[in-house]
Amino acid sequence: MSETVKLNIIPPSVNNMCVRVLLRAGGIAHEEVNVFGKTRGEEYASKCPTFATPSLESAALPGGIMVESCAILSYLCNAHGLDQYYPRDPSARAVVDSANFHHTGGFYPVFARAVYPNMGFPLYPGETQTSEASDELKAAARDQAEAEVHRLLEVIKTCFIGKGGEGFIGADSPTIADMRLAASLEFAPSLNNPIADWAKAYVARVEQALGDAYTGPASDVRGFLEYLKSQRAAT
Ligand SMILES: N[C@@H](CCC(=O)N[C@@H](CS)C(=O)NCC(=O)O)C(=O)O
Repeated sequence: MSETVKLNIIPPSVNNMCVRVLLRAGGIAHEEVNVFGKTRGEEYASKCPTFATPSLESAALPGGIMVESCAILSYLCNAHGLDQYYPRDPSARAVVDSANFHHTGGFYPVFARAVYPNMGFPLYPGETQTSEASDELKAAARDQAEAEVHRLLEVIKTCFIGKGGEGFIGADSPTIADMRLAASLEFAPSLNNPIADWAKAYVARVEQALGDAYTGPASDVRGFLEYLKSQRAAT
């Protein structure tokens, strides 16, 4: 496939980062469009009613556009034959899919409940943080979420990461499930307590294996965290 795909992004977003990493690692011709502040505007919402980024635009897609980072990761590997990042062997692929479905439906919502309040990011309708609950209740809800993040990381290590947590997910080199998990963990400095040493080593291992393809998009996330830190220091 030789078409240049378009990825609509918000640069400091870890949901976006994982796809940006794959585009670079896989050498996929692409254009990135920064839609920060525009996702609920008429132009973006008319083509992407979920308001969400990342969204991938390609003439090859039904409707021309798709959302959900993990689905985009799988699609790009399928469309560009990137089997090294999304193994074709059904058993190996099952591990990658299982990890990414768990990430989307299990880990990330809890992770967001733990880090978003500390970063000043909005949460979802119906959450404690968006309710009329007291500051004490909101703090307790965040703390509960953080405790669950640390527990789930141990589950992820046991269930998904090869070599007892010293390898990668579903292969001997990073897959799209590693891109997804490592990208999310870029927000870990916004937890109250540090993640386990093995998890820090895991992120470093993924970055080392992927090189600039990882470090480039990660720099946008890290730069944003530095900006938040400087804002806090100034108040
Ligand atoms: N589960 C989705 C989450 C997407 C998401 O929450 N995107 C946020 C940025 S992190 C967004 O674009 N928000 C813009 C808005 O809500 O207007 C994924 O993994 O792609």
